[in-house]
Amino acid sequence: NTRVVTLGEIMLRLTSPGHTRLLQTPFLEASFGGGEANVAVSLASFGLDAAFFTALPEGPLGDAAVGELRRRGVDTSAIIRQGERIGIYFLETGANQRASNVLYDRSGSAIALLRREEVDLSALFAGASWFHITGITPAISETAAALSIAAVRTAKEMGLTVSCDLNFRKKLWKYGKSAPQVMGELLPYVDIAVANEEDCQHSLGIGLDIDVSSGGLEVDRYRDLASLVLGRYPNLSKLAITLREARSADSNGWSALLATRGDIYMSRRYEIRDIVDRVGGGDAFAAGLIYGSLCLDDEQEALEFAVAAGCLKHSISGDLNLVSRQEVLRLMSGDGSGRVR
Ligand code: KDG
Repeated sequence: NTRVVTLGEIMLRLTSPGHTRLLQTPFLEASFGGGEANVAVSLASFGLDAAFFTALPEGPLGDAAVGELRRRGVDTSAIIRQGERIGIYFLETGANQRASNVLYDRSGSAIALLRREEVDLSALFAGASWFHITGITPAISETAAALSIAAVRTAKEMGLTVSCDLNFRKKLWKYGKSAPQVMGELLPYVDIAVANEEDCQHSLGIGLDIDVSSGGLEVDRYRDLASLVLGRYPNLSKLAITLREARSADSNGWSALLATRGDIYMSRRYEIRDIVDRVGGGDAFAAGLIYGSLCLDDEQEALEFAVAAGCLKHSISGDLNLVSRQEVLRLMSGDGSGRVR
């Protein structure tokens, strides 16, 4: 059984075209995205049975979001249609030394207001083997945090594997509880966590006081970070740490480390230049890790699949990683160009 359920918010994404500033352009490109929705789309592209759960308002915007997910092969049958609005996020893309910028307009969205009592979690997870959530959903509202915690707990009780991408978002967490407080309640029900160094620092309050320039080996540094996180949460069987070495707004190094209880795996490193769109790179990685854990032979291969999937996402506009399993495998096994020979 390889049915995966994800739960979160899908938003209307409005992007200023090219490198125009948000309030400079009279035109915005419309698409859809959101952490857990992106993961579901990725998994469906790899050929898995992927379902996404959220709440969306009735009307054309909710219809369009559901339509986008369905077009990408995601099971949307559990989505609840109620509430007043869909969340929106505005994005302007950086270049050179100017970073990309995200502006949220999402408070009071249908999923932010959805109460735990309104959701039949047992029905949602029936027949599934995996549940994935990110640290974005518990950050949007107190009710969404309660729903997120209930969801991981129920999934765990029903025997699903539970994964969580910590995905710290500084511009969220406005409702009075802190990320470490809420994530500290959620993580005990998680089997596999995905994070970067910033997530560990801000979502868990776990950081390393080591200066990278001091000559310490990078892999040692992340091994230490992983053992701190695994030490704090004995329920975690694995932690993946993505390593993005920013060179500029449109180029970076990309690799990851996977720590299990006992072993450390390091992926190959991709040098990504001319980044088309970095949004969703982490989601593509998480989806790759889920796919790899379910369908590939060992931890190293699962990690390589995840990193290659995340790498390819940087070449695609929009949030969604519209690449097939074969394209990821080809990049993993080829000369790194990703071209068919
Ligand atoms: O991981 C990508 C997300 O950051 C993007 O889809 C927008 O969901 C989003 C958010 O809340 O930042």
